[in-house]
Amino acid sequence: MSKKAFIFDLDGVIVDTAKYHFLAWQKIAKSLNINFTHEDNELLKGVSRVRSLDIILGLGNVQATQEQKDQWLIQKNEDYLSYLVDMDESEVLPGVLKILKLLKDKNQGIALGSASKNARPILEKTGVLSYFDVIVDGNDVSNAKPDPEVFLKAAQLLNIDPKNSIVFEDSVAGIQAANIAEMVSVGIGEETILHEADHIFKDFTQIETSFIEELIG
Ligand code: B16
Ligand code: MG
Repeated sequence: MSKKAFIFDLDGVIVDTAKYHFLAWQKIAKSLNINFTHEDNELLKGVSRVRSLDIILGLGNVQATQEQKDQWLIQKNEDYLSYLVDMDESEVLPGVLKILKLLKDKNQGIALGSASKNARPILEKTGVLSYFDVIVDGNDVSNAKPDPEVFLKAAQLLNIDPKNSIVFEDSVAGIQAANIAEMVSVGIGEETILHEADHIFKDFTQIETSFIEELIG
């Protein structure tokens, strides 16, 4: 049995924190009289905090100084963190634990590859931190997805070739990053949105043990 790198995105793959990001961004948008919808929120998936703010300001055609932007970024993160206080194991998305356990049993490399700077406390609170051999998050990379840096770094730290790596992602930018890195891309979500992925599943409950075993080879 070969050893492969299984790299997981966080938000939208392991936990559904997108709803908390949305609430926190909506508060900022409201205070600036910008109409920010659930549909607009799709544009922020997998995108860094700084870039997310620029997208929202762009929606409202709002110009701002760097000082103002920095203030909103702090406010947004404080508000976002307040939603995470009560987070626990119940927020791990259905089917994820079964796959993590299977990969551990089969002695595979397991990594996190996330744009979030809050990844570690989220993994801790939801009780899955110990599954991960390697964590690469928004604090460790300088280029955002679709740049493959985050996934290449994860594979490198696991000492596994990118060609022997598999990425689970819910964002278009993340799937593109995995494809550029020549990794196997597995989209978690809607086929219409993630059609560039090598494989697509609605969620982890749809992934059979045999699919993972085939990937391991
Ligand atoms: P933070 P992922 C991403 O996480 C989210 O999808 C994106 O909406 C968020 O803006 C970004 O993390 C930064 O998060 O503000 O916590 O640093 O999907 O790459 O795990
Ligand atoms: Mg995501």
